[in-house]
Amino acid sequence: MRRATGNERWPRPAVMGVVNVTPDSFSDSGRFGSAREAADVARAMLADGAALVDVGGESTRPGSDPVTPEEELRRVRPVLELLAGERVSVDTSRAVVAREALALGALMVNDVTALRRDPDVAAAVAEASADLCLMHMQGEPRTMQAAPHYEDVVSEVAAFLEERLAFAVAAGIPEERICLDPGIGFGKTPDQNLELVRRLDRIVAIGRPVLVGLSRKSTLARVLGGPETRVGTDAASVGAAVAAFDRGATLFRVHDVRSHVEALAAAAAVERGTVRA
Ligand code: HH2
Repeated sequence: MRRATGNERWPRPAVMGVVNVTPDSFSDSGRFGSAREAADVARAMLADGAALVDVGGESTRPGSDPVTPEEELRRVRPVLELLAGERVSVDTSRAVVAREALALGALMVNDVTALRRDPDVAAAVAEASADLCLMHMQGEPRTMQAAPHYEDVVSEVAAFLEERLAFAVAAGIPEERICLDPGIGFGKTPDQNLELVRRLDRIVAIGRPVLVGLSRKSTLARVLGGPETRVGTDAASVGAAVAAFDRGATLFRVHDVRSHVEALAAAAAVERGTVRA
């Protein structure tokens, strides 16, 4: 099967709906009682205008522990089976999970470790002619928020993404199939997250579509509430997504699909100055 390339597949803006099949996610812990429920919610996201849905079986929340590959597969496999034929990405950094998801029809692998945890993910993506998202993270989920440190967060994240892009291309993945993500909340302070969005043009200048995951992240909670508030509101998420769109982001990983689709459609219309593209 021929798959569309990233730029054909991801008109700007494109929304990716979050389907966490994990008991301990950032914002929607234990949301689904069954695989069928998760698949129904994913279908509703696609009907609401999501370009694809991102199915993940291992939480990457700060402080979270890794799960075994068997457990990760046990969580995502039934959901992916029910979503066969739909536009799906798989949020995994393991080749065994990526391979199974791609065999079940996933179009993209969203690897939050940018091929560092399991470099064989690259071969899985290349063999399937699939798309790939490479994300920046400093440290690992269990400890990454302990003491994030950068001289200049934007140039360090950009240099990292350029290096991982070159690695992926050298591993046989066409550049057209790769998008890049600054990794909001992954080993960064709230101010560093905001600085990354403020200067997103530096990441966009690398020349690949940029994905941002701001939805419900704790940085947004900190903007509005006290230090004890952990989950950002959907309105704050939409506002931040529009700010990222204005700075060139293409893909938006979100929980509340409809509000993002509507807001980003309006922002794109303003950018064009015409009602229809
Ligand atoms: N954020 C999360 C998970 N995967 N993938 C990309 N590419 N970018 C992100 O910003 C990103 C991601 C974490 O958010 P969430 O899905 O709410 O939580 P958890 O990982 O705990 O399931």
